Amino acid sequence: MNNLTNGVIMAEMKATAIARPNLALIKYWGKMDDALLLPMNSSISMTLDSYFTIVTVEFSDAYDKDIATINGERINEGTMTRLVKHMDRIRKLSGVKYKARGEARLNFPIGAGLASSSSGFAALTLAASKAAGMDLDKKELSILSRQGSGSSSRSIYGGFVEWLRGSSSEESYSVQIKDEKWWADLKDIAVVVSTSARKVDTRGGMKIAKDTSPYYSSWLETTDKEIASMYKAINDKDFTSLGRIAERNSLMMHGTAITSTPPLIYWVPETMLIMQEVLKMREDGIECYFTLDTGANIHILSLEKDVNRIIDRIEATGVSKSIGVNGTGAGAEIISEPLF
Ligand code: 2P0
Repeated sequence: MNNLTNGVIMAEMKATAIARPNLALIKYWGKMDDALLLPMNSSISMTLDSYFTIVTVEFSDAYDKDIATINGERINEGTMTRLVKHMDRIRKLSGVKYKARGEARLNFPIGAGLASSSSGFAALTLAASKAAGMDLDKKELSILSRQGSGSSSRSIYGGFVEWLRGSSSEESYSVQIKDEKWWADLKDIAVVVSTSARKVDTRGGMKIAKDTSPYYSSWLETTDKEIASMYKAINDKDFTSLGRIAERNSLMMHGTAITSTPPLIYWVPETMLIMQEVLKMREDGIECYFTLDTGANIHILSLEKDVNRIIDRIEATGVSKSIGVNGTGAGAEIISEPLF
């Protein structure tokens, strides 16, 4: 379909992008600037390879407001407001005035601590900027995507990624540490124990923790040091260090959540059961570590040779609803098959 404006046929303003969620090994937790989404600390992640989000965006004068669906369903008001704000940023930058239609498809659960906003905003930023006629480089995409959802700035890149805290919008962007081919036998086993939406989302949770937890300053101090150690673990392919640091960093983040007012406990009993099982596996000589985001679900870091044994042990607990295995995946890319 072409747009007809004042009798001039305009080129189609439509593009489709794919992006994968990322798993934070050093978590982003707390904002220095709530409007620009500048973080209190730098963070490090691995981009995953089997989960993905595809987004198609089309600008056209046929739309009198921005409209969007996720997996064919209408989007709730809060998310829609966030999406419209992001589209306004892209309109401002590109000079495009049209409203847009967007459609997203995910192959993993939303809002369950599996980082759906990271792949969603990365794919949206790339698709919408391309549809608006812009050709942004990865640094620019990462800065723009960050303003929609902080963690999405990391999903612009594949492999292992650091999001540099920065002290202004232009300085807060992601860089690749190593690409997706660097560490082929490192795996993330994502164990879903609950698909219910959490009561407090990440945005609300990190604000409450920053404002009220007495442990928040220790979180910042420790995390700053762990960035350097995690960098080294990735460069050295040192799985023991990577796992130990990631597990402790996640527990530190939850430590601030639990000690917030009101307390934020994202875990359910099944979460603890899987965490205990990971500790037992280590005692039994199967090296693996857990890390959790703001949800009840658990990521188990392991090496490929142990994946099947770990899955057997997790299934034997009887509490996992689904298990997904991810290696390190690629960054956001334009693809040629539109969703509409
Ligand atoms: C992370 N999380 O580093 C941390 C760990 C969840 C826990 O980044 O407010 O959806 O949109 O910037 O990016 C998820 O938070 O938050 C997240 P906003 P976002 O992956």
